[in-house]
Amino acid sequence: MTDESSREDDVVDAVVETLCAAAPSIRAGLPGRRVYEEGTNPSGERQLEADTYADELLLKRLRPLDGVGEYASEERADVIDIGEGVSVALDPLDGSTNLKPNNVMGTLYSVYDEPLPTGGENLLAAGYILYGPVTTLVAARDGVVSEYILESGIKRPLREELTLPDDPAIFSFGGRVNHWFDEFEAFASETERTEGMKLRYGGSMIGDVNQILHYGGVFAYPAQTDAPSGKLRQQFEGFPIGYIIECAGGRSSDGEQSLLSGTPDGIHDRVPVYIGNDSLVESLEARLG
Ligand code: AFP
Repeated sequence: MTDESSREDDVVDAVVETLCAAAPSIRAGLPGRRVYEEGTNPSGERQLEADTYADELLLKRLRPLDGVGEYASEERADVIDIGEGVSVALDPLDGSTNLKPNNVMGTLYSVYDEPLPTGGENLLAAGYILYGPVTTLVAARDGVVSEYILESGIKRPLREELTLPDDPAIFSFGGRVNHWFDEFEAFASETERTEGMKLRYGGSMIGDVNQILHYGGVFAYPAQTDAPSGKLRQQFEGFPIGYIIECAGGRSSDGEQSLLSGTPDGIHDRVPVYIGNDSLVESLEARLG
């Protein structure tokens, strides 16, 4: 290992520890922040007070870290220069519309060794903190995925070298059926009729993908007739989730190639997302042609 990569490893550790340490404050801040702000985020979606709270809190905690050069978030228009070193891209509260019905949501992170926006091949690490009945961290790095339980922001190992189960059990498809392309609809209906497969969709990508990671299966937020690039953000959602799933032995795709092969033109670009067990995503890709 070179000096530079060992230094980057230390910085990634510090970033992940900082996000974990902020988790209790984020959780504690949710009850009073369930109302909408006046404006929208750069993708034109309404922002809850909880979204901007989590974004500002995490920027404040990450800013003093040595070795972090850039901060970007789904909740702000521009990349922020905060020093010299790696770039951190966050979805501070992925699935925040789940606040109203009190469903799962979490913080999704990705760390790159290039300035943002940048391609998936420049990822150093990615993961998510999930605010479910308990708080967990799923962290991917160097081809390995580990799961931890967080208590008062401190990590305790739950599972090392997490891999997708061989027998897929869950499918989770976003978007509106009326707006799906025919090829995707054909795959969806074949999947629905496959013995042993059942539907679970909760509306937070990391919550839904976490089920795929634990039970096996396929998650998609597909290209749609009215949104050919889908809904999810490439830098903040597509790259980290593709990286985590590929590190766990699964497959990711934007419909044509691995999610990690893409390069965004802009920080808020969108991408269709298909991830899960290798065989399912391969057959989906074949259908999408
Ligand atoms: P919010 O953070 O605005 O709730 O959006 C969550 C998300 O980006 C992703 O986490 C979900 O998979 C997807 O959108 C849910 O979208 P639908 O509401 O269209 O199902």
